[in-house]
Amino acid sequence: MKARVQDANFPKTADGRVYHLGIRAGEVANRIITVGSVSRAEGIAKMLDTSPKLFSLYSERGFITITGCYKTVPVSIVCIGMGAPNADFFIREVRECVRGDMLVIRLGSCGCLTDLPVGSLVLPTSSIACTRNVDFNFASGDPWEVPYRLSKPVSADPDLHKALQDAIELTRPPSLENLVVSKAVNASTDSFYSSQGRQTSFQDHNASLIDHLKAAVPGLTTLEMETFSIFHLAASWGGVMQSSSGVNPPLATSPVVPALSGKSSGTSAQMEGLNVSLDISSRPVIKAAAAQMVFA
Ligand code: R1P
Repeated sequence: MKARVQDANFPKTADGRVYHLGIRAGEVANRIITVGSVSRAEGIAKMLDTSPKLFSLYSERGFITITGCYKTVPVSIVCIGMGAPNADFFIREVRECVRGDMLVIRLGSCGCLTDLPVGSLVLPTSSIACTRNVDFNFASGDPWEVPYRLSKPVSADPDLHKALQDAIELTRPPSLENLVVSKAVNASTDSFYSSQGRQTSFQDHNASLIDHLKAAVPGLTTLEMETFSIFHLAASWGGVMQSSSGVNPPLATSPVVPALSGKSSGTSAQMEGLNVSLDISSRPVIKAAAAQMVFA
């Protein structure tokens, strides 16, 4: 892989591909479902229209992008693996490849801190971050520091959250009756182990962490590892005004999935491939929401 030396801030391969997802403009849609596991990505991809042919790219860093249409609307499924760093690569590198609004729904699994049964679906309205405080002396204890830090909450995009809630309401199978929770707080942790309160061979000083979390965060329901980063980056991107000389690279002139061109659902992202002039009158946004299936 050769980086374009002219842009050290956002290195790309010589043919314009972002470094870790491996995609370039025209290969990812503005509507994205992100998941953590390969089988989930491939399972969802089976629901896409059979035409046009799906674009799929398995990057050497382990990310998978599958782009096609669902009922003629362009959508991408991006498998990002686990954790905040991967969520960061995902949001930033996809943002670099699309123009216009970017809609992201994470479909994930989660642990549950309430009495919801396994199989319940939770749509968090907000997420906090719970992170291991590396300044705490884990080897011998520390009277001066707390072992875990909790952030302020960041919200899901309210419109996308509502749209997701409505869509699930309309389509959910009878087995999910009464098991959908759409007002809940999520906590994203930086470890599956220490900051989720698991007791292992490490001295994690986390025996009371779950009780502390429940007491400190009203409405806390789910634990997982990516939602906070996705919500936070979406909320803080800021809707940079884009232009042909703006923050994003020139788009590919012929999208890999031809149907993306005409069906960009109101965004200007893939239209530039058809030489449709870019609407720079409104600020693009990143909207994010999540649905999490309770697995434990
Ligand atoms: C840990 O086993 C993984 O499962 C959860 C956590 O967020 C973490 O990524 O989500 P996914 O099943 O969606 O990956």
